[in-house]
Amino acid sequence: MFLVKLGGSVITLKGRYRYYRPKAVHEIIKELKRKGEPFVVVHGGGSFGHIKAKEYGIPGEITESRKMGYSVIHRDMVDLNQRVMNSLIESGIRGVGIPPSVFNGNLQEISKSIKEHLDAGLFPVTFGDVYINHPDKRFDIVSGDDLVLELARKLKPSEVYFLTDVDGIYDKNPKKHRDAFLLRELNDSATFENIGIDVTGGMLKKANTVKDIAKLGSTVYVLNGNVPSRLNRINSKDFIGTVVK
Ligand code: ATP
Ligand code: IP8
Repeated sequence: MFLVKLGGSVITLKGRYRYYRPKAVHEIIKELKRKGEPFVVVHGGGSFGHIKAKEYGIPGEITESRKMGYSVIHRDMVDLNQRVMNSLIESGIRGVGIPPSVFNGNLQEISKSIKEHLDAGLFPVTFGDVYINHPDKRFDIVSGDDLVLELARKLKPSEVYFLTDVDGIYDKNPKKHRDAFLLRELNDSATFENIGIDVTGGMLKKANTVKDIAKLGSTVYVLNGNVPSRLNRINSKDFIGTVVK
């Protein structure tokens, strides 16, 4: 089996609130299906999660105004999940959506449920979500990348794929620097733009998560979800992306 993170930058337009990209998702699913193995999908929030999270100041202490934010963000994330589910089911994949907020963001419980669904022959689909942190009286957010890390620990997949809207991890943000250089392998020299960063940490956090997953024994591929045919070229010498072992 393998794990795949569908980045919010691929499945949505991050700058346009609640803008889903059905064709991009459909093309990715076609390539995932071609692999002929069971898989678990984790998707990010993109413009269904991060815009309102920033607007309402979530994560943060529970306040009157944040209660509406929690409600809106969870509604939007479930909506995005339903759209991904529709794309999967229309492609003949037996997907089942698993919202982390139902487990109060408890990573062990989420991954236990995902394993049970996988063992039953289903294709679990979880996602970055808001959750209630009762002990600290806070509304918090579990990111899709954190979920992938926990699932890698529990399920020990041989391969993990992170799909974003750029070719992999660069030495600097390729959208801002024309001379950015694609790192075919990840080392510690990369720098990451922290401007306009997502509520869950952006590329710097992603790079650290990817390294942590590789330490658990999975090979991680960070690649462009807008060119999903690369998912089936990972062992060829013309593969384009970042590989982390
Ligand atoms: P989400 O958290 O919504 O699921 P995602 O997983 O698709 O999002 P982002 O956090 O949006 O990923 O990260 C991808 C973006 O990071 C790219 O669009 C790119 O502009 C930006 N970025 C910044 N620094 C770098 C870097 N060094 N290498 C690659 N991308 C970078
Ligand atoms: O996009 C965060 O998940 P991510 C989701 O994977 C929300 O970082 C609700 C902002």
